[in-house]
Amino acid sequence: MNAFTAFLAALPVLGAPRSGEMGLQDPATPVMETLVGFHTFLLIIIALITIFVLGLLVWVLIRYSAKANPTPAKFSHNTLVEVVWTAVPVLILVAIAVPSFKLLYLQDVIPESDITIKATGHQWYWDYEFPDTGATVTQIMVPKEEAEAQGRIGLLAADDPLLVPAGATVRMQVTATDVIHAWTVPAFGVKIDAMPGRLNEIWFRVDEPGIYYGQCSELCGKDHAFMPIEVHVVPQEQFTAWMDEQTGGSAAADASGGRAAIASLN
Ligand SMILES: [Cu+2]
Repeated sequence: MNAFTAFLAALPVLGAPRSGEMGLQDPATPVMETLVGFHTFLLIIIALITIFVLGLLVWVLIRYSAKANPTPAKFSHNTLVEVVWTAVPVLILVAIAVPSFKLLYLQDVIPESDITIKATGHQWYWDYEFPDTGATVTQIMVPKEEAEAQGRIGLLAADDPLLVPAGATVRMQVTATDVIHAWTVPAFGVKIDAMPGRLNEIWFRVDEPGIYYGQCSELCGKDHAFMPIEVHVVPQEQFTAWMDEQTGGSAAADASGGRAAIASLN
């Protein structure tokens, strides 16, 4: 194991499913933080409505059963009740719509980006291109047993890491060559279709260096389950060194050279 792979192996796994986990993965980006907040907000609204309706049902069952109420009333309308049960759901929907649209714009409008990466889905693997430098990465799944023998997560570990600088705003362009795939990393709050002949765009910014996993999330054929996404978020210096190595030092002004630079950082 050289200094470079040793450095990558030392990265903490921050974006991966945990056994027994109930909720969403821990958020790594501003978008996912907002998504988690929105999810909690909806959960509270849903819980309150469910409890309220259940309470009404129980009340009606007891108070208006034939036994408790032998002579039924004959009226059929109550204006106040009808106005309330129309207006309150409208207000609830508006209260949901406002943060929902805000979130939609947060995801959709890409802020000024520091780096662009193009992901292309294939049957059945991903490849990546950095249009600014010409560097490419092809990620093919490491067989489950082999990954687990290395202490990595089976079915999520990919053979070649995709490095992304920490704190950088990444413009992710997503497309496919054959069928529809979807580029998804749960901790980033990113899920976007990869369509042949079309370039979709999404963004993320991760501040915490670590390893984040995702998977293709569009049924794309027999090996759909075996095209993982493995993103290594690393400090800017490591990223520059790695990029230098990919491009033979042409990418960065500081051409101190790949692995040696990383070795000196550790
Ligand atoms: Cu796919």
